[in-house]
Amino acid sequence: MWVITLIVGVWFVAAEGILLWFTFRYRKKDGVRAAYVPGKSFRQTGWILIPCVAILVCDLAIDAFGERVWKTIKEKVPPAQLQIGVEGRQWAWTFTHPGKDGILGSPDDIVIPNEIHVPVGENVAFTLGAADCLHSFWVPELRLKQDAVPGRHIQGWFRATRPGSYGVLCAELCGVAHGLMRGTLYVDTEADYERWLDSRIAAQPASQAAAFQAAPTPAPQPAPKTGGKS
Ligand SMILES: [Cu+2]
Repeated sequence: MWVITLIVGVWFVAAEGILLWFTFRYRKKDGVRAAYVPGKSFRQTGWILIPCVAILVCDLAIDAFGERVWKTIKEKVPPAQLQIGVEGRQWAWTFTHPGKDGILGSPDDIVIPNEIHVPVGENVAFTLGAADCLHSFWVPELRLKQDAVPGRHIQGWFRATRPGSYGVLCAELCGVAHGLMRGTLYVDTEADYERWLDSRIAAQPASQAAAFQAAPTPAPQPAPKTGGKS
């Protein structure tokens, strides 16, 4: 994080400094008329064209160097120990955990708003959906961010390596209470996860299983491709 802050910070201070210096250096003065620059020579247009090309080259280089990482992280879902369902709606996250059978989309599923539990160090695959409009499933500490698109079930995965609790945010402006759309990801030890699962199963009203059987939620469809860049 400090490396990024340093790289961005240096350029920020330099750019703001140059802007301020130009503002004072070329401010309005009595008796001095502003020059009209028609941009007919390359010497003039080069001030715009050269930076544009430089930025484009940097962008393409970042894309090229990042391609392998993108493919590894985004386009392949490795074998996962846990499969969960994530759904965004105005303005909350709904997380579906498989119950003791470990199968998502079965009657013992546990559906909780704004709270997600995963065991530490294990691959967790998720199926992401949106009930109403665009949302974006974002866990900043995990560098995890994926848009949720109505009508699509997007596959993704993550592996949390340190126990603790982390904020789950929405990174897509989705309405007036967008900023309040927050959840918590609890990364538990294996024992803590099992304990939490047992406590949830014990707390689960018997009516939920019956309701599930009356109106089963569709099981997540394995999508051939994961989501696009966002
Ligand atoms: Cu939002």
